[in-house]
Amino acid sequence: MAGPVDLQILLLLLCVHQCQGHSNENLYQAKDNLPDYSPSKPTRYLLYDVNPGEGFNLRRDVYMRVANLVKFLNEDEPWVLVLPPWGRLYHWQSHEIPLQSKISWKHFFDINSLALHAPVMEFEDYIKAMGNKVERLFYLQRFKGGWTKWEEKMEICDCVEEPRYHQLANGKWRGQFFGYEDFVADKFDCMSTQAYLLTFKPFLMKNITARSVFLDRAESMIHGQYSEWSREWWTARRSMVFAKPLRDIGDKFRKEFLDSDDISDKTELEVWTNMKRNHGDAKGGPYIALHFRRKDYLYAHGKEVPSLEIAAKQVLKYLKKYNLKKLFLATDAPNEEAEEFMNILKKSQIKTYRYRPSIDNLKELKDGGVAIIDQYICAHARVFIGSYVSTFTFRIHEEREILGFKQEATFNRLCGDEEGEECEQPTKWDIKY
Ligand code: GFB
Repeated sequence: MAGPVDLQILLLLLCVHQCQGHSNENLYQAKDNLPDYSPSKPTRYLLYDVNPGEGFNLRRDVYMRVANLVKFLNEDEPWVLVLPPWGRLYHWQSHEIPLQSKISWKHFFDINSLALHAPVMEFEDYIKAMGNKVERLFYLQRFKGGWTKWEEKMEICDCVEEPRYHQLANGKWRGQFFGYEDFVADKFDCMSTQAYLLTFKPFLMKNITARSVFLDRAESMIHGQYSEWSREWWTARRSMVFAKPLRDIGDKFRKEFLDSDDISDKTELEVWTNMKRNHGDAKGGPYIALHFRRKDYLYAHGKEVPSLEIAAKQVLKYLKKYNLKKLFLATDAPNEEAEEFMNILKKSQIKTYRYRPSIDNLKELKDGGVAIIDQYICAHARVFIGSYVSTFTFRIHEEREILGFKQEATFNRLCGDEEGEECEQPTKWDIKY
């Protein structure tokens, strides 16, 4: 964790950049002394949102960055992270569920576990406490003209692109705000940034006095060098424990169909702050799990996504190698495609299992809940095979690192038809405590 000395060094590195046609009042000068922490200071609130096109699992990565920022802010001032409600994601297309929006975080994650890392609250609770508004809203954007060399800088300036906010006659600002139509911002600015998340700390503490601050396009905030940040990254990641009702459904499915439970699989969960496993501690249930990403991946990563026949061939090889007979399939493929794949494997006497909720359960769980149950069951398999550079797969890798699986049982992926079976396998993403 960075102490005050590290912070000062970073502050000195903070380069101030001039946007064309702007006065100096908008420039953020590096300051080398931060205010003293006073417990009497009122709590401040940090809200954020992400580019609408981003999927569920990349959004989880952005959460880790913002949660770490709030954790560092709390070393000097009381700040609470307001959790952005889930919804309207491109991939959440189940027509049985009328509207997938305004979903609270407790639906997917264990809030108490998140709170052991940084103070958090649901958006609806924020509205109850602070009303339907935020005082300052910053739309994070790139610098006009891009960048030629890496240097830290951030500056309020003209919007580079048409912002997704507009001003009302009363001067307030309206935007998407997760579908909350009455929610407004008192003041809106575009802010060009090229900065590590730690650099937002002095900005929020020194240059802004608002009680509530909203950072939109928070995915532009970066953690910093992985070598320096891996421990903080993993600490935030470990706090993202799935909600208990979703874990219970996953456990029931494992027991009923896959002869898998935490005692025999050596995957018992503890409070994450006490949990420290070595590679090989976990055994996993007697099945192989496959995350087979299809749909838009066929266009985005066509070369690395195998045909159904070639995928089945690769899975059979793994089953033979580990002497296992059952496959758990997690996929976004349309039903007919998944059935076709399962039929190919059936010819080799392999039984494939999928988690398929009833329509009533689907309405309750939503697409995000089903995705988490799939990830949870994949995380408990003896061996996991994923899809090339899918963040859905990455989050399963991490879950398995937390549980303590051998890395060769985790970091595997399907190879595209043209790539051949010896294609490059995923980078081993070592857990750090
Ligand atoms: O999670 P995600 O960002 O992973 O987006 P990628 C994929 C979404 O598709 C998930 C659904 O959040 C789920 O809603 N999905 C994918 C699945 N695989 C499964 C599965 O096995 N089971 C279930 N139940 N649902 C990126 C996107 O996706 O792919 C980008 O983030 C872009 O926006 C790119 O679309 C091509 O990293 O796989």
